[in-house]
Amino acid sequence: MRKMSRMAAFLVALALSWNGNAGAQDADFHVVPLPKEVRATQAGNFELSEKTLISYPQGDKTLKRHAEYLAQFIEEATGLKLTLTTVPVQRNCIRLSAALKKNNPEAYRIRVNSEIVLIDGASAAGLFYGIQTFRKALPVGTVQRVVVPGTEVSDQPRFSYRGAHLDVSRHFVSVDSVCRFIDMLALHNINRFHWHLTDDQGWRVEIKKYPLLTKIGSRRSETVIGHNIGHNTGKYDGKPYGGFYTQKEIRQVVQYAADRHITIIPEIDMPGHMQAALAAYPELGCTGGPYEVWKMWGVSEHVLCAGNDKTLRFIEDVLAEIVKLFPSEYIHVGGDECPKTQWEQCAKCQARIKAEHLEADGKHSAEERLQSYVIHHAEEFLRKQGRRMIGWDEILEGGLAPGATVMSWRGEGGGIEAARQQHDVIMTPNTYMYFDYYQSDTPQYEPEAIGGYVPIERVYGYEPVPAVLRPEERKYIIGVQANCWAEYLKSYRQVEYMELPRMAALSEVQWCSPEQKNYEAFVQRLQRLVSVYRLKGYNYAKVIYRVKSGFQADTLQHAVVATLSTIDEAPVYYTLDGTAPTTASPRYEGPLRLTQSGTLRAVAVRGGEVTPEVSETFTFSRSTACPIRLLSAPHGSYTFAGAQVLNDGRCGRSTNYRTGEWLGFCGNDLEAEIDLGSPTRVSSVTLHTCVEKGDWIFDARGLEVYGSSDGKTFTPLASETYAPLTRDDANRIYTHQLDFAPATVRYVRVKAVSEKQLPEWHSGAGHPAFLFVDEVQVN
Ligand code: TNX
Repeated sequence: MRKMSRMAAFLVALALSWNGNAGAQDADFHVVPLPKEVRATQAGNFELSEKTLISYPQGDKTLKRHAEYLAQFIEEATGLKLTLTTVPVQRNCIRLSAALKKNNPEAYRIRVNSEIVLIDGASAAGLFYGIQTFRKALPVGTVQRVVVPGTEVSDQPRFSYRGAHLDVSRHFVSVDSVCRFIDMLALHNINRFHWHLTDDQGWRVEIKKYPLLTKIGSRRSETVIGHNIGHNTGKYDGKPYGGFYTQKEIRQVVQYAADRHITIIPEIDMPGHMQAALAAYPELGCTGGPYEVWKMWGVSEHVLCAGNDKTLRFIEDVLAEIVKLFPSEYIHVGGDECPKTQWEQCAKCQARIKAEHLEADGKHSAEERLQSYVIHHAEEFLRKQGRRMIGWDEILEGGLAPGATVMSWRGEGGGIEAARQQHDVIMTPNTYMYFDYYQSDTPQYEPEAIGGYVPIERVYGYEPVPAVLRPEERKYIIGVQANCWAEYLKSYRQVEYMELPRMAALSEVQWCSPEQKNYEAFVQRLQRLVSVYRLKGYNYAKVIYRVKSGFQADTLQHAVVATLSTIDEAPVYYTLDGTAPTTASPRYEGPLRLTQSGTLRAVAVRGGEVTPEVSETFTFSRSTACPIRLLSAPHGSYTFAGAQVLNDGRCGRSTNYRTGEWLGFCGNDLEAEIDLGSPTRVSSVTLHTCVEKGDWIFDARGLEVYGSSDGKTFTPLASETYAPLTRDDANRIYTHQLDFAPATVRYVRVKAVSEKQLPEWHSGAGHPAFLFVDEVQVN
């Protein structure tokens, strides 16, 4: 060992950490989320062993519980069984207290010297986070002792609202699993659990006054198979599905969370997303039913009848029981995605609009104001009970209820508007914070998910306070939350998979100040947290361990330069001949210059474990890696690396249009010009589009090709038009190849005509469609 080179020692350390056998490692306070200050001191190292005592103040029940947590965490991680004491021991002791003088109750301090470890919180909550940090600092693996280096940690969170949401309506989660979820939140210093308890597909909370809500509303007869949004498979599984929590169970879970300093915010989603309740009480709907608990996903048109007084009583009655069950200051009343089609036809709703003078104004329709009327009613009821209301950003439509807090999910726009109106805001934009979206750009390796693309880097990079807000408006952004919708999460194990390790990134967004954040350093720190995931048997996604590939066109040499990397410098092996890479394949040493068609396949290897491979297929055409420029602008959200995406040799591989492989246009056409470098004989152009009808992404309506020898005067070479998509055309990648009489040109212009008007049968009828294009190949 003494003669080992530094590099070799580093690799051994890595292999050890990968295997979870960290016998020789010290504690390290650079945990996730990173504490505000971690300062090494000269006060000597502390040796943690079975002789170490954990002391807490005599007679303090709460701190005793915290001491027990700490003992349990230490035993889990290291195997060391520590004893508790109320004697204020001076040596070989971890002493807990909650007497730190700090304004922020969640602040804590840890001081380590050779004699003692002091963990002091500004409250029991602060102490709890100190304990979490101490626990995460420990190496995982059975040991005789752990060296805790002399350190001073001083920490407090950036945001007071640090949330995680879980939908238990679409798929039910048992009480045990909910508690496991809560433990996972505690590990990440999250202090709000937003429990989405009701939706079209199932009502999950017992309400004594309305027993049918659970008797009928918690069970659906069967569930749609696969994706039904935008394109219904029409297939159902034939299996009844259900589940709900009794009030007794709810109380137990609320207490379990409270013990871990987590407040549960229940959501009763209204007036839309109520079809399960309508199945139980059809008289609360505009048509009177009959309704069934919904068997598919999406946004149901069957919503509460806002003109019926019974509906308002129902809302009050349900909220009255909810308030009794949940001590949370905040109660969530949803308010999202409430179609107004039935209200427009409903005599009672129209009468209410008249009676309450909810006429359309320049900004809102009468029906939007009716929705606002219902939400105001709920807000007023909650306010009288001493509670505050949260709603999704749709509650801005029709005017915000006084005192309402807005959860901004459709991007940040709603949050910005609410902050400007001096309302509190919780940021949960779906483009960064939806953990039901895919976390890798290779969905073929992933369990089926709803779609989307939110990789961990993107979560980590999120800044919750929009720069466009004025300084005095920024304080209204009280926190940030990730949401986990469960349409495709059939088991709790899959919930864990979607949450981890993205929740680690979320925790730094919530806890750390922006100056502290650094993605590369985070990924290094994450490795010890992952050892806790393994210890707990959490089903975390391993995407971050795969080989990461990067590509750059070298337009001078018409080559594509590929780089391969991993987060921990694990050895990478690759092939270019189509065979599967193994440790016998060439080892990656530096950038690869690719000049011909083929497939680059690569794996990383750690402690004998091989990652799923990353593979990239290159198709070289005459235009690959040639200078290219766009004559029309892509949509701001889908510009990615710009024009070069179109001729980097790689075709978009899936209809996941957010990976950066596709360029998206809306309202205009794709127009690109390629310089082939010298006069070249060409006779065909191929181009690919990605179609995802439910997301308003349609195929091209035409393709036009022009050639030029000087880059100034272009003559048409060929063109073609395509029929509009029909309702039955599949979501997939479409390939359009246009052949023409050979011509010798240096410059080629390609125009792909977008769909300017979504057809009648589509929910966005009349609006322009998106056109997503990749890889323009000239041959
Ligand atoms: C939108 S976010 C919804 C949910 C879906 C989710 C799927 C929100 C307030 N409503 O009903 O489950 O998208 O990502």
